[in-house]
Amino acid sequence: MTASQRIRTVGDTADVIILGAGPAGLVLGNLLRTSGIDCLVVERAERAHLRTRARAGFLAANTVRILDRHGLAEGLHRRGHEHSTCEFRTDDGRFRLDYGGLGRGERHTVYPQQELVTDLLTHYLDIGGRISFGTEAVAVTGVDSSRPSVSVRGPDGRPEQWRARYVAGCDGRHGAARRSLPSGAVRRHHRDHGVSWLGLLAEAPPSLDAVGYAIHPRGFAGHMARTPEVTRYYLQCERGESADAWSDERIWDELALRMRAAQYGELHRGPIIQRAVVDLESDVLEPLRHGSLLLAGDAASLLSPSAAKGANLAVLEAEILARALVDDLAHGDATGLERYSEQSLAYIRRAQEFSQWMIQLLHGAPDSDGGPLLHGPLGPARIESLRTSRSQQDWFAERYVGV
Ligand code: RFL
Repeated sequence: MTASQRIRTVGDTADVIILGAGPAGLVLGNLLRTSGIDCLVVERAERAHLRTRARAGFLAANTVRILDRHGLAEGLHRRGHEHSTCEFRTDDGRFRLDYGGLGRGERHTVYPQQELVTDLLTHYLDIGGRISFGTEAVAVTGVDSSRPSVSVRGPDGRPEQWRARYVAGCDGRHGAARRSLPSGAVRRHHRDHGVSWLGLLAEAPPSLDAVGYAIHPRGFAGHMARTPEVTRYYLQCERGESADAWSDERIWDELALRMRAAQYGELHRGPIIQRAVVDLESDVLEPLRHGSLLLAGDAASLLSPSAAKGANLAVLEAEILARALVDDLAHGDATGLERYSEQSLAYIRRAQEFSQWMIQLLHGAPDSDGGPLLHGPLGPARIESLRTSRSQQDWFAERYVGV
């Protein structure tokens, strides 16, 4: 049976309609389905596209524990690899932090997000989960009632309305869930850090056995392994600059310069297979529930990729939300749903605070007028205390791997 044959006909309902088949939506779908809750995932993209959408790669130890707990971690144990070192390069030299031996002694697992999504999707379909690909959620209505509905545009372009007891908005920052919140229903905490990164994927093996953070007068450069064949790099760029303005050659020359390749080892070059400008900002909603609409993942809180927290939060929130929905729908206990927002926001705020700390580590602190980030005299001081203070290193390790 194909995935599309699993979709029920127009007018059918599910207990929970999940918008979005990213890490948040698919973890939620798997957990609900396993607990016997009837759910339907609505996904705008086609299945093939989900397999190729490269984004995150660094999974926290807690994320792996959650996936393990629910039998969703087989692929990442087989093909992912553990990672526990980062290297900082500045004008004053370089130093390494083996964060796996600091703090709580936890490591990352490097596993590309598109592979995690593929595993979650396969598992979901294997256990009989329903998903509608190529279907865009346009709006969620009736969220103040106990029978909300989702207007969708299916693959044939025809508008339809699906009803549920709850709608889980896991469709990212620009999805229908956020758009459908009545005005004034939630507060939005938005912060633009004033810095932009050119996010790159290179078809080239990693160039060092560590996450590389280079602080250079020309701007930041970052290096993160993904697989033995693919590496993610970041280059700080001008706000508003087009990614297309960066040719492969210009990218590699700039990376080599900022990462001081002549001094510390040449970079393995290869074709740049993805380039996109990311403005570093955070955008968190509060509360994460309005009536029968609940938000999780990037739909709830978008954080800058500076500390690699987004996918990890998405998985954590999906587990909390799944438990709360099962308690309510299967046992009539609404306590978890009442606490969902507060509980998740406590994790989100800690991750947000650390992501912001990382931005200031890599780009300096804003001046007293709240102006742009500049590597003034305070920037090197933060790096220096990380290099020399064991307690600062333990603090860093705990927050870097933790959520
Ligand atoms: P996703 O993954 O964006 O999935 C949302 C899904 O919703 C679908 N959708 C809709 N479907 C139906 N109707 C609509 N109207 C829809 N609108 C959208 C989309 O097609 C999609 O399939 O959200 P989710 O599940 O909340 O997961 C969040 C993570 O994807 C995100 O936080 C991370 O990728 C952030 N992130 C990282 N996080 C980490 O934990 N570790 C990392 O190493 C890491 N690296 C990164 C990152 C994000 C990056 N970008 C994209 C800025 C590196 C980069 C470059």
